[in-house]
Formats: sequence, C-alpha cells, structure tokens
Amino acid sequence: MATIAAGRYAREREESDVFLTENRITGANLIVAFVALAIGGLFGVFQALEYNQINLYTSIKPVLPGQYYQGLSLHGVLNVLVFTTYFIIGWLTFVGTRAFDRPLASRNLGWATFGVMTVGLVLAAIPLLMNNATVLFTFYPPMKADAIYYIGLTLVVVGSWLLEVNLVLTYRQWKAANPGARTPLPAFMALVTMTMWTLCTVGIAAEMLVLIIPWSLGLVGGTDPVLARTLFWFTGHPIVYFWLLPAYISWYTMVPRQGGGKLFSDPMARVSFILFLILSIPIGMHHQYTDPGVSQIWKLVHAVFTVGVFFPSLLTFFNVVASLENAGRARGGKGFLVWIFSLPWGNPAFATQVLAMILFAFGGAGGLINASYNLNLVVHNTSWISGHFHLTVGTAVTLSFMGITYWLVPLLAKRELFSRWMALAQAWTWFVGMAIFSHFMHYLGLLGMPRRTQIGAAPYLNAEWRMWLPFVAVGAVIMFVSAILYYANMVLTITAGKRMAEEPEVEWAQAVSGPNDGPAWLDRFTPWLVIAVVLIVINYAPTLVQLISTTTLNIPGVRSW
Ligand code: HAS
Ligand code: CU
Repeated sequence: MATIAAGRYAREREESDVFLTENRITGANLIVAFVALAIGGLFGVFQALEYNQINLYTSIKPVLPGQYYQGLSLHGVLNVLVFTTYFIIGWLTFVGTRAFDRPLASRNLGWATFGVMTVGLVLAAIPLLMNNATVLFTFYPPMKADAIYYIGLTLVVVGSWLLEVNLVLTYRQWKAANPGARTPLPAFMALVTMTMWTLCTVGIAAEMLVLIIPWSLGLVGGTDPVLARTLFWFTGHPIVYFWLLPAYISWYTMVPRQGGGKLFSDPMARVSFILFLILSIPIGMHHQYTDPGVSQIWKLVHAVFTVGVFFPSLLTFFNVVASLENAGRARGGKGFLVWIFSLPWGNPAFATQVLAMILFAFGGAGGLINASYNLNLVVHNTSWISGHFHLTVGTAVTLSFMGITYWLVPLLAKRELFSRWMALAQAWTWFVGMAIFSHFMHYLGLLGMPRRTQIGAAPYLNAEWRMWLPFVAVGAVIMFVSAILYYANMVLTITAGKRMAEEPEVEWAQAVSGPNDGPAWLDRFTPWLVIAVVLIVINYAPTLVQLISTTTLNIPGVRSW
C-alpha cells in the first residue's frame, strides 16, 4: 500500500500544486473558524458593556430572546469550541502534511473530517440560536438543553478524531519511505497533540453518550451532576492544551526562523510535548476543588499533578526565549537584554506571536494560583478566572493563531498580505486591550465579583466594582478595534492582495541542537502513551468507580433561562 501511495505521490510531486487539496481543507477550516470568532467575539464586547449597564442585547431582542445568557453561551461555544477546533484541525492538517512533505494518507477522510464536524456544528447551532441551549460552553447538568445541541457537539468531537486517524496513516507511510529517520519535529508535535486530544475526549464522549444524550432525549428520568462534571473536566482540562499546543508548534518550529534565528533545542521541545501527553489529562479535578462528592485526597493528588504540568510550559518558556535571544544576536543584537530591540518587530507574524507569549507568561502564573488548593477557594467562580483564560486561550492561543494567519492566509490565497501596518496595529491593540481587560477582570475577581453572571442587572452590584468596571469595557472596545483591523486586513488580502506567482516556501526553523542530538526514545509514541493511560487510571479510576457505583440518576433537568 505504501508503494502505491508513494507512486501516486511521486507523480503528483512533478506537478506544481502538490498540496492543493490539503490547502483547500485547511482554508475551509480556517474560514469557519474565523467566522465563528467574529460572531463569538462580538458578544464579548456586549458582555463587557452590559457589566457597565449599557445593555445592547435589548436592541437585538427579536434575534436573541435569551439576551445576556444566550449571548454568553454563544460567546463561549463559538470562541473556545468552534473557533479553536476548526482552526486546529485546519492548521494541523497543514503542519502534518508539510512537515512529512507528503499529502494526507486519505484526502477523502480529510474532507470527511470537515464534513462530520460541520454537520455537528449546524445541529448544535440550531438550538443555540433558538435559545434552547442557553447552558454555556460547560453545559453543566442539571441545566438541560435540547438533545440536538449535545448530539451536534458530540459530532464535532467525533469529526476531529478523523484527523488523528489520517495523521497516523500518513505517519506510517512516511516511516515506510524514510526508515530510521527521526520524525520531523512539527509532525511529531502534531501527532502528540492529536493523540492527547483523542485520548482525553473519551471523558466527554462518555458524558454525552451515556449520561446526557439519553437523558435529554427522555430515555432516562434523571442525571447525576457530579459524575457529569467529573467526566466533563476529564476532557475540559486537557482541552486547554489541545488549544495551546498548536500555538506552541508555531512558537517552536516557525517563530525562531521568522525572528531570524534558530530553535534552541529540538530534543528539549520533544520532552516538553511528551510531558504534555503524559500529564495533561490526570489533573482535571483542579476544576472541582469546591465540588462535593469527590474525595479530598484525589483533589489533592490532582493539585500536585497540576503543578507537574507547569513544567513543560516552563521548558517552553526557556526554549522559546533562548531561541529569540539566538535570533536577536544573529541580527546583531548585543547586551543582556538589548538584543530584544534587534528582533524583527516590523514582521506581523513574528510580532503578533511574541506579544501573545508575553501575556501568556502572566496567564500561566495565574494558573499556578488557580491550581493551589487553598488559593483556588478565593478565586473560584469569580471574574479572576475569566481574566485568567482571556490571557491563555484568548491571547496565547487566539493572538498566536491570528499571527499565523498573517503568513498562512497569503500562502493559501497566493496573495500578499494587504497591509503590514494594519496587522501590526491589530497585534498591539489586542495586546494593550487584553492587558487592560484581563488585569481588571482579575482584580474584580479578588473583590468578589462572580463570573458567568449578568453583573449589570445584579442587585448586589456595588460601588467598588462600579469603579473598576469601566476599564473592562475600555479593554473590550480596544479589542473590538483590533478585530475590525484583523478582519478588514484578511478580507482585503483575499480579495485585493497583490497576486503571487508561486506559493511561498514554508519556513521551518533549524535547531541549534537538532533531533539527532537527543536519544531515539524521544521519537517514540507507544511508551509515553502507555504511561499516560496508567496515570489516568490511577488518578481517575477510584473516583469514577465510586461515582458510578453510587449513582442514582435521579436529578431532573432544569431550564434556568
Ligand atoms: Fe487554566 C481555569 C490552571 C493554563 C484555560 N483555564 C481555566 C479555564 C480556562 C483555562 C478556559 O488549577 C476556565 C474553565 C471554566 O470555564 O471553568 N491553567 C492552569 C495552569 C495552567 C493553565 C496551572 N488555562 C491554561 C491554558 C489555557 C487555560 C494554557 C487555555 C489555552 N486553569 C487552571 C485552574 C483552573 C483554570 C486550576 C480552574 C480555576 C477554577 O477555580 O475554576 C498552566 O498550564 C500554565 C503554564 C504556563 C506558563 C507560562 C509559560 C510562558 C511561555 C511564554 C514564554 C515567552 C515569553 C516571550 C514570555 C508557565 C511559554 C518573551 C519575549 C521576549 C521579547 C524575550
Ligand atoms: Cu484546568
């Protein structure tokens, strides 16, 4: 089979557009992703204004009968579920095939991935838009949405698994054609990301298929909120690394080159990804410290492991900053820190992603506070947490993905970026707007302001919160300007950018310490996967066995909206 595929591949290699289909699959995913982000992002601005008692939802009451909470559900689902998943599927299709330098093992499967996800998206969108799924992106039972919402979301996840299958098949073909060679770093990282995702989504699949879908269809009379939440966070924590790792792929394998230098260490980058595969999943209970019905001992074990998952990000911090220093010095930079000014700050893809990294350092530090068992009690369910995840998924991930599109969309559309200055202004306005927004959300959380709440209408809205809330709106409006700059630039690039005769090369970073400087076991998957499964069983089995064996499935659904 490998020889047939290799033969077909060799023929196509002679033609110019080898990756035409892959480009189209990536492009289709990116379009859905950014349309979702545009709509979802708009509701973010609505929310920040509502906190300041400027309720724009009333002006769209006929289309959004559920008002604030329906808008909040759309905001969460479109931004962190739809935007991220579509972008990542498109991006990893691109990264995997380009790094292996061969097409997808099955292009039909590539389209099927997009097709299944999109059927799911349409199904989920119907009840969401009809105000029949105003349950936020975490859909905690006993809040109960229309069954079609859960079925739709499940299909999006199932569709995404097909990329894992496709990448593994492509990897096998590549291996047969390149015996003994080390897996190219970007492809290795894409495989680890998708494998971690496939493994961790077992939790949400079980929650949906066994608990929620039968219940929402009326096949069983009640549900079990604690069991549902435990299964949700089994996936819900690692999902944040499913969002983050694709940004890390760019930070490791592309940004150093865009900066004019080399990646500091390829083996260390592999260690970081292997640690994510092992440690991302058995820590979900750090979202459940305040949940009754889960033993304190296991919450503590998950807390300790959460501190463990901090390390691969610290490795990334070290490796990426060393790579940036390598770039700064290669460009003639000197001094202890002055080299920073020699970096190519005028290059939109580079500047956007480095700004994303800087805010991520603060988001990551906040994560350690959340993870601390006792400090979590102060910040849990407050707007501190919203501040945290807007630095992480809202900036490290989203701003990096935008940065990636500054070279990827021109490559796919074969048109030059319309405006470099608009792009740079976009990156800086996002950076400044988010810094303001997030700082004050953190601070208001410490002052006790709850999250997931229509603050503008709350009878307990107090003078102290009122003093700082305008800054939240200012940050949000600056980000709105950033979004306008982004979308205008993208639309103009696709429609009016200067045509390029040829597709530009994908620029991978070389490494100071390359793949062959590390041991061969860093290029294996199975041993790490086994360790990951063992840790999951140790950290989850006792709690799940206890919850399942004592469940009574007798809590009725509520419609709280
Ligand atoms: Fe988190 C809640 C703990 C990372 C997202 N998190 C959330 C929620 C979301 C989220 C969405 O332990 C809310 C969910 C909900 O709706 O309830 N989080 C952590 C920890 C980390 C962490 C320990 N979170 C993320 C990432 C996310 C994300 C990444 C999305 C992508 N988080 C928690 C906890 C909660 C939580 C608790 C529950 C709270 C509660 O009570 O509900 C760590 O992984 C963070 C490690 C990161 C670092 C930073 C490394 C910095 C790098 C950049 C270096 C480069 C620079 C550039 C600085 C250690 C790699 C230099 C520039 C030059 C020019 C030189
Ligand atoms: Cu988490």
